[in-house]
Amino acid sequence: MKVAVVGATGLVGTKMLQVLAERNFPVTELLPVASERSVGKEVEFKGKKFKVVSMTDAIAAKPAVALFSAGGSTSLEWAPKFAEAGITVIDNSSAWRMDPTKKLVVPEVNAHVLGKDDKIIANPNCSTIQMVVALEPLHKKYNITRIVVSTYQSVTGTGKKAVDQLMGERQKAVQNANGEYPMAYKYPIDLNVIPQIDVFLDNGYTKEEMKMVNETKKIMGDDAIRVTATTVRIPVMGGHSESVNVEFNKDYQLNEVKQLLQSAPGVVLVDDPASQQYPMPMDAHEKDEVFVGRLRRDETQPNTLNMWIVSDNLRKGAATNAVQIAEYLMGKGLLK
Ligand code: A2P
Ligand code: 11C
Repeated sequence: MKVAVVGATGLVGTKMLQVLAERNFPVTELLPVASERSVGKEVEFKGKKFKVVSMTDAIAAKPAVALFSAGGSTSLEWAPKFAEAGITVIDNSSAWRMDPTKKLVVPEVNAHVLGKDDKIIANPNCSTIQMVVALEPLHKKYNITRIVVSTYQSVTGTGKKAVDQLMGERQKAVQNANGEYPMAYKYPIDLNVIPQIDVFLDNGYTKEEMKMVNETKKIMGDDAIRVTATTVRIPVMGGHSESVNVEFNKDYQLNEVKQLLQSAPGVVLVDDPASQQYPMPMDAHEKDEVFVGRLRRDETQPNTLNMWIVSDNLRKGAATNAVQIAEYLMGKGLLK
């Protein structure tokens, strides 16, 4: 199968190439795409070098599927052109997610919504993906009424510049030098916590917070779920963590919750306080699963559970989820 990766030189695009190779997606021809300034540069896939091509050349080559991670405006301009040429686009930007004519998909939750007419499919925000993977099995059983989530998000969610800022700050501290380094954030991130992810909106929430609110309802197919979020950047690289307080409309047994999570697709339960076992980003790094732990009853109100959810935001939060959507489409014969 011919596959295009648009944004192949970026953090997520590079991860997409890695995940396609690891999962042995049947790539017969790879078309790495990036901006005009990168055309002719090389990227690596399965130990071989591939030259970056332009958008126009990629469309002319008619791949069956194009995985996009090149920003919202690139996607708004180019995804429809790929789709018109009959190429299925799986888009990691926020451009199409809330468009009512486009599907927003996490395979463990709602792959069934996909059909033959879906030519532009949206990949959700990383912090939303890991939360819904862990909550879906509980929603099915106990019906979620409200979610209160606070996030602790890796700098990799911002992109390469933020990784360089964190590393630049560390090195400076170590060397006690005044060398310059890129600033992805308004403030230092090392030895700090920044309670702002993306821009502020009129309601005082950030765009990242409202993505968690709106995308969760769309993926879970339930507008009645009330979601409120606080999203925070921390000086960590391996993945995003989330403290989630979830209220159900009926009561639960903690043991049953554990069993449901243990058998849920894509979830790994790591919950043994006696031996200090709980999910951490350094353990989730380079893994495809969503790790859940710190399960405990909220003793202040009925039918409510506290949990801790960790996942590698570049993998399940982005590249892996996109490749899983492609695998699902391929399995259903929907990629031509
Ligand atoms: P390039 O490396 O040529 O700038 P990140 O989010 O990690 O910064 O990566 C963004 C990705 O999107 C990069 O691969 C980048 O390519 C690509 N990109 C940015 N703008 C465009 C564009 N107008 N057309 C195609 N690819 C783009
Ligand atoms: C972050 N969640 O960690 C963001 C990155 O809508 O796909 C992904 C943004 C998006 O900063």
